[in-house]
Amino acid sequence: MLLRIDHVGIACENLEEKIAFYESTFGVTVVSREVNEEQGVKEAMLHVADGEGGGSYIQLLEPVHADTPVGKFLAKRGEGVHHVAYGVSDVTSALEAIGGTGVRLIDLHPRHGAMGTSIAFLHPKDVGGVLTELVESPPRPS
Ligand code: MC0
Repeated sequence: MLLRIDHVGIACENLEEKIAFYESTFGVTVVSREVNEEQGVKEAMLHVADGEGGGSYIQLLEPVHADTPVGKFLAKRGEGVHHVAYGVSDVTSALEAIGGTGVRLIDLHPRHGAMGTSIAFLHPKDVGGVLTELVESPPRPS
């Protein structure tokens, strides 16, 4: 069901500072920046590698305000890994299969994610303390 690690989401206080750190330390570059109001984040995707069905990325996340998932996470735990996102070919059928195992779905239906993806989150309390995201990439241009 899982095709690859699509991205690791990292919560940070200052997006621009963290982008500069990742670029100068690891030689990765930003391929996309977005503000996702629905998710309450300003985010940047830094490309790491290409895999089956899409790339893999580091996703840096700064909250747009304190009362958001990432804002609450920072207040409680400080900067660090916020979630792990796996690539799937069909997020709706993956949700159905995983929901059927008893894992709580935060999103019953896919939502809009970075770079035109469809995403859905699984509850960290049912995934060993790891907030887990499923990502379906948009079709690649042929
Ligand atoms: C919260 N908890 C986490 C966690 N966030 N555990 C592991 N990793 C995380 N990131 C734990 C808390 O420590 C707490 O445990 C319990 O879950 C409840 O947390 P809370 O702080 O009281 O907050 P809730 O319950 O209001 O919300 C938690 C929940 C929420 C995971 C449901 O953050 C959520 O819906 N997240 C999904 C959306 C999201 O994160 N969006 C931002 C990224 P204790 O033991 O203290 O009770 S958007 C994104 O990434 C998009 C743009 C993309 O990829 O393209």
